[in-house]
Amino acid sequence: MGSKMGLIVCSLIIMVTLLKGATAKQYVAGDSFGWTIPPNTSFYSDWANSKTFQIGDDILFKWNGTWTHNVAKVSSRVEYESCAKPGLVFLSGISHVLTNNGSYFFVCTVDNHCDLGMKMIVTVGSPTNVSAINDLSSASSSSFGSLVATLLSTIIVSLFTYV
Ligand SMILES: *[C@@H]1O[C@H](CO)[C@@H](O)[C@H](O)[C@H]1NC(C)=O
Ligand SMILES: *[C@@H]1O[C@H](CO)[C@@H](O)[C@H](O)[C@H]1NC(C)=O
Ligand SMILES: *[C@@H]1O[C@H](CO)[C@@H](O)[C@H](O)[C@H]1NC(C)=O
Ligand SMILES: [Cu+2]
Repeated sequence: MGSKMGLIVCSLIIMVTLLKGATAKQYVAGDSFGWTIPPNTSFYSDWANSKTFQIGDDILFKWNGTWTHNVAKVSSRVEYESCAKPGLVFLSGISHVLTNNGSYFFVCTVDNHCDLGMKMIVTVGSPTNVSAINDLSSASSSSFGSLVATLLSTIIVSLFTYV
């Protein structure tokens, strides 16, 4: 029983390591400012433009208060522009792994926060040029993969916490 559990934990760690890659970096959205209503609507695009993201990197979204904000992935630039509100949202402290080249569109779906600039485009594999970005199908088709990676990371963190 114990060794079986150990085997499962090992496989999970290997899978996450492979997904994250050897040189994966973690970025905290907005750095010390965090993920909240920004001072202006270019705040998060300025932040993302200042980074070079690579496959395997992940972005950690953090804020104070459980339901003050959330983070959700929308699947296209059109949904991003119109501040769509998908049903699946994540709470503070969850990191989102960038598993493919392409663009990821993150929004907060609470009230009108997205309209106030609480949204961000993250582009992997090419310089972030917000005016040139089209939604790449790879980014949206990878959202399930990154969800799985996020869940695995969460499971492992939980295991380490309880061991
Ligand atoms: C947006 O706010 C940030 C942080 O206060 C500031 O550095 C930046 O210059 C502002 N940008 C614009 C366009 O006002
Ligand atoms: C992702 O983009 C980078 C830079 O354009 C490229 O070197 C790399 O091969 C791409 N990876 C995949 C899996 O498409
Ligand atoms: C960004 O994309 C736009 C539209 O395609 C283009 O006109 C502009 O030159 C690009 N900027 C950079 C820095 O590549
Ligand atoms: Cu919000």
